[in-house]
Amino acid sequence: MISADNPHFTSSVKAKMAVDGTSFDLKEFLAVRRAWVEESLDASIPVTYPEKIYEAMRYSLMAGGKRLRPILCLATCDLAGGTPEMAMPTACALEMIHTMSLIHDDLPAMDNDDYRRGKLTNHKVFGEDIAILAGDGLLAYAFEFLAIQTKGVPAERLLKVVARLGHAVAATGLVGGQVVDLESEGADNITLKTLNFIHAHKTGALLEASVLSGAELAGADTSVLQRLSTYAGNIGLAFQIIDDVLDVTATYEELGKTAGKDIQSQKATYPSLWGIEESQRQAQALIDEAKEVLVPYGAKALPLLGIADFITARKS
Ligand code: GRG
Repeated sequence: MISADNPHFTSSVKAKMAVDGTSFDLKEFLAVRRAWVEESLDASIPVTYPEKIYEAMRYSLMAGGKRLRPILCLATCDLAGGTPEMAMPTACALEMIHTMSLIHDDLPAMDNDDYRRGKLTNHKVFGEDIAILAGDGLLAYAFEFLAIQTKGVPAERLLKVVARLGHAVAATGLVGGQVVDLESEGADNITLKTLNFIHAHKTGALLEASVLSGAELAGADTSVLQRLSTYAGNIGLAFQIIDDVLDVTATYEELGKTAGKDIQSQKATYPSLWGIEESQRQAQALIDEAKEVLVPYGAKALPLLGIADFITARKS
């Protein structure tokens, strides 16, 4: 597990990653954080009896992906004065929850997708029964993992984070967003209000929990949490707008999943309401506003500013 003597947390690495206001390298920042997260995720689920379920959980968890949610959690913990060790178990839990939502989203009863993260979907490899259980296993383990592995954080702070994650996953978050998404499929009168509801819940809720939980673990005060909440709301919506645009403009090779699925399944999307150019403009406006609220934090906010830019610049 993560400890201060883990080679990835040595002072030389930290010094290299120092944000001095002039030498911030987003590509390097994301690559190093991704490597930390990958290493921690890899260690988080050993394969034991019954091997099949652990292999199915690991198959999707270790299939790559941008690791955006854990990176956000680590970055806001850092901004609020915390350490990577304080946030890493929660960061891993966020990725476990995100991965389980992808496994269930890909099932025949939901989006019925064959590819995810450049690989066959979980149910295509392990069967529907095991894929459902792999999702359930990851969801339950996420909460056990952060409760047991988090060190150096007062219990009441951790409890708030547990509640925040539960709220983001439940009918108040991902599950509620997915229900309205399923109900809206094929309907030709979806309003912007409904589309915003779907994505604020399906996508925005977990991104917001990622941003706020990191800061909360570090003991951030209400004013910091308020600014981060605005940042999170804006990047969450921008993330989904760009996701919809990429579904139209990117290839399977870039996305690691079938492109053009939204049109195929007659989903209402931002490009279908606004067109591609206006969607990109709206996403950029949200990102600009997200960056604006972090101005008071100066150079300390550079990672979060960089992540905001990454959301509109990404190709996958
Ligand atoms: C949470 C209990 C529970 C059930 C799941 C299926 C479901 C309920 C919700 C759907 C959630 C979902 C799949 C939302 C889409 C979010 C989204 C934009 C995913 C893509 O995220 P990226 O681009 O993917 O960060 P990578 O692969 O990079 O991690």
